[in-house]
Amino acid sequence: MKEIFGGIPKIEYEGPTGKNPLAFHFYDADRVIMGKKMSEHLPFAMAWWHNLCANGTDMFGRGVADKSFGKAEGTMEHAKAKVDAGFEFMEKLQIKYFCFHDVDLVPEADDIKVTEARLDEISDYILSRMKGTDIKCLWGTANMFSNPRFCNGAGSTNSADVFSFAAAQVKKALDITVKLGGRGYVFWGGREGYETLLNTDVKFEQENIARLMKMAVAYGRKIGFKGDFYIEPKPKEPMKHQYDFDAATAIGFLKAHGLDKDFKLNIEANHATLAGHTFEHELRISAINGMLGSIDANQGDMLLGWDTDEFPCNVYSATMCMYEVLKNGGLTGGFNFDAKTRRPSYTHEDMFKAYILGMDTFALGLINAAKLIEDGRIDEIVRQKYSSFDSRLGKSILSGEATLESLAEHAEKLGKPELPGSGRQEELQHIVNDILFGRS
Ligand code: XUL
Ligand code: CO
Repeated sequence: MKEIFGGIPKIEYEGPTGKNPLAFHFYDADRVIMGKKMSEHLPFAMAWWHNLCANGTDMFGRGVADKSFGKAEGTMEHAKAKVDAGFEFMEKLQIKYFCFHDVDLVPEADDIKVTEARLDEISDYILSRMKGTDIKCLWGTANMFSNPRFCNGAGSTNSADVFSFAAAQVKKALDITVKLGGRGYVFWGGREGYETLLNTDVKFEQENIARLMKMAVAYGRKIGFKGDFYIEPKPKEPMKHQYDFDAATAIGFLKAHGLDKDFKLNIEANHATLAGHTFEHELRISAINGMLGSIDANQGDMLLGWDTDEFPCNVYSATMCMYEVLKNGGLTGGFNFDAKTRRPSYTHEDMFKAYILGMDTFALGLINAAKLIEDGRIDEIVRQKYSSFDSRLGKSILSGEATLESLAEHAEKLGKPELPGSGRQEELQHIVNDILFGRS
């Protein structure tokens, strides 16, 4: 097989003092942290769309990056060249998973039957490239937001015909995901939302989205899909308001429609901050509901109000993310770099350097989060904070034995309570800095 990224070596771990930009400085796949190898803690995935398709086109200008990989774009030869490029890329970076939308894999034809045949052909080719490697599919999904037919949504569309096309795409994307052994299947509600309430029947649209998801669960289980379905919350963009606003909203929706047993959440950092939350908030809300499934590892720009999909470099944020992940006992999914290089970083070498940045950032996050947990001070302070619930009174509240009357009697006896005890926030933040930057 002819090398596509000639001159780029296999990326190896060279340690934190290394200065080689084409080497890992922190991601050391076999290093054991809290009883597991880094590679097991961090099942990294390549996002087909950003890495192999996006060329830097934006609202103000054409593409600058060459993603032709030597073939004419819009052809099946090009689709196969992307597969070759993707596998060489993943192998050189020690990445074991990939994520895809249906139309990332093949050029979309006018007739859906033609697109479906192309998907069969390309998935055979991907399967052949997977053989002899340990590379697998993390998750698949259907792009139900780019084609003009989805301008009023997919599951939430006003057109029963368009709803059928959404169903057909989900069916085929599930077929391909199962064929490639995918761990999960994602619904990101790209245009499932509204521009104005004046023309929108919100109840009807949300019920129809749930109908489409139920059909997906029924079909997926029928063809042997054992993995998790995921909702990927995002509050806005492209729609003014998107129904899967944030983790709490998506969980409420899944529970209201009886979908919570089959679905978990895929939490994206940049979507969290667009919703006005921290990344770790969204992870915690998912985790406490038993629904933290997978992560889209990227970061936004706090000065901008849109989805910039940057490669993660913020070690503090990655630390807080990994703290939540470790406390959750890991993920059933993985860490998909739903991220793109900045438009001026248009070379093939930049693609590698971007993934090295992201992988090293999460490796640092993992190392730090393990230190925070092993240190134990944070857990102890949190335990102390709630310790009044270990008392007889506290236990009576937790067990359901206490009533409003019994508690009122207690309060009246006290007359005035002690203050509840300091939250010790600054002390905790100092502890985190000590652990992250101290020498011990
Ligand atoms: C869009 C986004 C998507 C999903 C998959 O903001 O994150 O790429 O991850 O459809
Ligand atoms: Co995403």
